[in-house]
Amino acid sequence: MKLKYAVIPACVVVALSLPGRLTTGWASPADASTSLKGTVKFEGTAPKLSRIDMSADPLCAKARSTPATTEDIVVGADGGGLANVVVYVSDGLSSHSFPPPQQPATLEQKGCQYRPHVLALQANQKLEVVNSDETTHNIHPTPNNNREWNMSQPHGVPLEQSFAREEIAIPVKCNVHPWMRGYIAVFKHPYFAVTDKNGGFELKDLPAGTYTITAWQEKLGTQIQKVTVAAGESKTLDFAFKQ
Ligand SMILES: [Cu+2]
Repeated sequence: MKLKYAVIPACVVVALSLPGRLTTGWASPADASTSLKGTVKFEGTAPKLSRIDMSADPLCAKARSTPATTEDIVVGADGGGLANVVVYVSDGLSSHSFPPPQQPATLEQKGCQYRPHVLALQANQKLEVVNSDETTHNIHPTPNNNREWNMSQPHGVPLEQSFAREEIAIPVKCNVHPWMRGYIAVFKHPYFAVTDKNGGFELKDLPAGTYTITAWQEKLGTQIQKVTVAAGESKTLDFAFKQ
């Protein structure tokens, strides 16, 4: 009898672990073989960044090696690439459902600004909020479609949250430092990207199909394009915003 009991649990463990592995990262249906890559540009003369005066909190001022500047429109020095634009599939994925990834997304408060300034993650994905500053921050997302929360976070204290529903994008503020402003975009699928400092983005492993792709910028609004990608195809898709 002893031997029988020892064998059965081992089989149960194997049987249970297989479906778990298959469902955690939906990411590889056979047709998820396309890629959309591109650049978001700012047309015209880049607006000047304004300096942020952090003297109200000496711990913030002390934390900066360079003066802080506003981040609502950040244009790369090279070729006018527009940073912090969320590019995502806004239509065409209705037949799929996507569990959130297991690795958390991280929002850091550093030098009394949010890093990244615009964060994108999936609904129900863990969000780790980190305070790397000596000062105490108060992190306060103000959503329309999710639960609002408002929490004080001293240096080094971990904070974990999540957002249950898609929302593009949730403004985030700090009730202690009025200049702090960021955005969190929440998606029900994994096909989103935030442009880098040169305006570049890539949407990987998209199933073949016809999609509406939206680019969202906090101040300049949204732009929409339709695109059809065949299995194995890589396409380029560019956006341009002006003020
Ligand atoms: Cu703060």
